[in-house]
Amino acid sequence: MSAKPRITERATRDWQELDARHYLHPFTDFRALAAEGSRVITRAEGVHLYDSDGQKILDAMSGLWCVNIGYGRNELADAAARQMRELPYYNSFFKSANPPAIELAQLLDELTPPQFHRVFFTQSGSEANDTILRMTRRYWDLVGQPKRSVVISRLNAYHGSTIAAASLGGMQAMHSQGGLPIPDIVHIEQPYWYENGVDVSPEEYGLRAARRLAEKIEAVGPERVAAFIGEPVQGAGGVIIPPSTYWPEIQRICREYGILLMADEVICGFGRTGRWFGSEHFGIEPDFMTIAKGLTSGYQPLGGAMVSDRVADVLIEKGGEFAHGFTWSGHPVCCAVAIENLNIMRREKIVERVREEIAPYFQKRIRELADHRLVGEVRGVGMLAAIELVAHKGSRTFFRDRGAVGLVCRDHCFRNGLIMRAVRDTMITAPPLVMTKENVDELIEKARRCLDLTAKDIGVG
Ligand code: PXG
Repeated sequence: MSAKPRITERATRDWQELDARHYLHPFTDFRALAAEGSRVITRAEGVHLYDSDGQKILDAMSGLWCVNIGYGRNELADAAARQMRELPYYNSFFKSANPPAIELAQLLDELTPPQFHRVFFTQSGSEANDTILRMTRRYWDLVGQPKRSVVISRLNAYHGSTIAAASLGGMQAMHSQGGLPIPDIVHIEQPYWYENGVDVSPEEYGLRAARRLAEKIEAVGPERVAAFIGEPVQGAGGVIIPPSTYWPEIQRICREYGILLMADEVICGFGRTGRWFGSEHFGIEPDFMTIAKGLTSGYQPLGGAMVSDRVADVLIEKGGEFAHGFTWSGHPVCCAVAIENLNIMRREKIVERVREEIAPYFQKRIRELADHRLVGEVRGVGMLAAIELVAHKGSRTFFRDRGAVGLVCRDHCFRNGLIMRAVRDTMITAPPLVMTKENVDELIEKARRCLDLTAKDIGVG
């Protein structure tokens, strides 16, 4: 007679079996996951997750770069329930609106840089980026320069998974499936000093990487270029922190050629860098900002495109009907939750606390890992950081089989109660903004243990 399985074990196996049978996960090798079984997260509190085996896990990725104020905030549940009782849904088409969407639009005007007074709501970051691509082309049509349809982006950028957003993104794996990018979207080098700038200082490299934009504009033909899009810090591309010279030069080039500047703030927005928006941290003055994720701290799906006066005035004055919109644009429950989330952030001064207190501590502590023999560089800003794992740190030699060691380390993290992402061999963390110093200490201690285990596994420990 076989031993009776513990209830939790049986529950996990049941979940995994059902999951494998019915559920196609995003960015997943379906067959490999079915064989291995997924990790089922059943609840969360503060900065910790619990899986179906009852394991407690420190969530150093804020869900997926989004649960900025942490889990278990009842105020957000209450805001959703209140709104569901009052008005669960109504659309914003056909001259209609609803109070939470209007109030959130006003609140975003207050929180965003001064050139922004208007927002177009979407449900996701991908849709927000689709929206600004359409708005940009519409804008150039309306100002009498319809040939300006080309958008320049960067390799390894991530702007989402719809066809337009995946085209704007610079992920090779995405482009190779399904014939992307769509026409008139081109890519330049990412400002990745650690990999591409071996022979020069970060400042010099920042200028060199930015000037790729001018080179590309000249190659495409300046009269054809509509816009440049960039995440202030590339997230999924490897937490690429641009050198201090990069963004000012990009801004200067955009102005010189008169092209629109799109900042994808889906990760950097809402306090991640220690400012409300990454654009403020880097001194960027964009014409569009796309937002999602931290807007609701992930408690509801909601995104949006902030549209500057330069563009909005033209769309409003000359545009007539803008033929674009989603059933869920301005969803009242999502907007009510966003308002509550942003009110909590303001009331509890979460952005200020990130900037003045917890991010400096987090950055100081995570840099201690640079002494590890596997670690070539630790970089970060605010509550974002990357740990580069390399074969030889002195000579900045990457592993020959790029990505394999990152996965080994990531799996050690999972097994040891820590969630970090691996981008190739770069370990990524974007912890909740509400982490305490004790939470940061737990993160660093677990990360070091996992680096040791990884070193041992690959025979260098
Ligand atoms: N822009 C940026 C900068 C993002 O990080 C999107 C747009 C798209 O947002 P939606 O809401 O459509 O997913 C994102 C999303 C990863 C990972 O592997 C990152 C994202 C999504 C999925 C995986 O780090 N970011």
